[in-house]
Amino acid sequence: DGPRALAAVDLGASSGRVMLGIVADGRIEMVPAHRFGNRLERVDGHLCWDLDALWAEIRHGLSAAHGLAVSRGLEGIAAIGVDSWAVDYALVGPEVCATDGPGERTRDDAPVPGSGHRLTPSSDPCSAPGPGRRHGEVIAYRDERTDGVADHFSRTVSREQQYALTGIAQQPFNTLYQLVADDRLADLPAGSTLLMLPDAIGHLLTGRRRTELTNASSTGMLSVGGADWSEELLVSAGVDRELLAPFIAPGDVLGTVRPELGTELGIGEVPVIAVGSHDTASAVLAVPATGPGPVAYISSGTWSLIGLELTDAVATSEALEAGFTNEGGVDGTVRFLQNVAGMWLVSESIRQWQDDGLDVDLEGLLVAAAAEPSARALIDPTDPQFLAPGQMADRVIAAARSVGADGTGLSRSTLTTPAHVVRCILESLALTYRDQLATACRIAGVPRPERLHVVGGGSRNALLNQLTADALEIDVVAGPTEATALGNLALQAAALGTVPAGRASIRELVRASVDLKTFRPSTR
Ligand code: LFR
Repeated sequence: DGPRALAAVDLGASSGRVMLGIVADGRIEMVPAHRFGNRLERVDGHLCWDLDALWAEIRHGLSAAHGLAVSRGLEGIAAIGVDSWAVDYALVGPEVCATDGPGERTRDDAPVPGSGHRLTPSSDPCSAPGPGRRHGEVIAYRDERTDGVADHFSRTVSREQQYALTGIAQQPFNTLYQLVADDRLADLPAGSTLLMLPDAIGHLLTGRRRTELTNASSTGMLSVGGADWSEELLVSAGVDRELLAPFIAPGDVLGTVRPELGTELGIGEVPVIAVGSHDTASAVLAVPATGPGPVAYISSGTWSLIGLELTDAVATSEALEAGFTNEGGVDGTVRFLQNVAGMWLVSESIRQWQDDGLDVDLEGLLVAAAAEPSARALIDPTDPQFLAPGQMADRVIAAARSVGADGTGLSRSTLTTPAHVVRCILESLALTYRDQLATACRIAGVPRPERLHVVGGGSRNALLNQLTADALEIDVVAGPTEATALGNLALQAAALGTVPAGRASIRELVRASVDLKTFRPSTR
């Protein structure tokens, strides 16, 4: 088999990218085709994502990826996969006949719950159905509309019962609570569908409506084990099953790019493959682990997701109390993990300082923070108070509790400069990683791992990696930094038969494709 070109669309909270992946000789070469910014913006009182802007960037990126592939002597891109952060969704109206103009005729494409991978035959087919029109904005999970909703909902279905049903930790932003707070649902036209963000992009690409399973688990409405939605939760939340699209498993083909779009972008009718569309699922697939024993990882980006890859969920009361979640992974795996506010704490602090007119950037601050002595002040980066944007440095300073050299003592924070604040955040992250990984191992009943893999953009942070190795007293293996895009591409390659299926061979491909750096505890 000759080289194959694939395109990964990978959206993050602060940036997105379309990555060209060239698969040849047992490795993937990644070439950035297009990078673009992303940010929260307030629309009609809510924090939202600008899906129209993202869609324009994605279209541009796919054309660019195709052009790059052709310039390398390849035929163009052979497949596309899409991933993004989890829990957020678009509400999409019935399909529109592109030929008839918006809203005049609709196609009967009612979702068949749990029907797997087959398409419902259309009773009134359009010759060229365009994607359905979006109803309102994609409201972001950091929006305050869900404040208090989880607590309130617990009076209908107890926290314990929710956890027993789904294995998903109660986070204020879970799709379930967003839907309870979503006053638009009552006004949706018949035939509308809730599509998780990557599925909404898949719909724009192909016209198909599906719910990819790894991301479905992030909703907090999918039964533990992932076989179906929890009827009890749907009913209690007032979510109509008809609103939800049939499932698709990662690795299955969603469809092909709509002909007119394929022509517009110059890419043709390329297959779109469902990947682990929850970015963390794709990132953990690209953890370059070897050997037996559960894999311990941090997917480090806006969030730090720290935990273990397991084969079965651990939905015990201990796990619930400790705040651990059981997210669905690729290959039937479970991500038993804790959400820790990660580089978000730093990037939001930098945003505040820059707004205040300070001339600071991440690189400079990391150098300055590395030169600082221990901050001796700590915050709890799992605290939901850090979820919302704005005035982050002030909030860190207010929350920081000074500790003596022996870890006890003082109570007032001593953070006076940006470098202090950054040092405090990074030390707090490292100590939190230590405690959370120990808790995960204890609850899951697995031995302490020999190494911790850190993947994602945050794995570039050498200071944090070293602090983490020192706190955990185990090796920290950093990389790949583009784990999410790589996991996305690798699963496409497996789906096309270019590499053998299964995560062992995918991880072999990953290891052959990237450079890793090991940080050893300095105390050893
Ligand atoms: C990381 C991530 C986390 C999820 C959070 C919100 O980008 O997807 O896994 O908990 O964003 O969607």
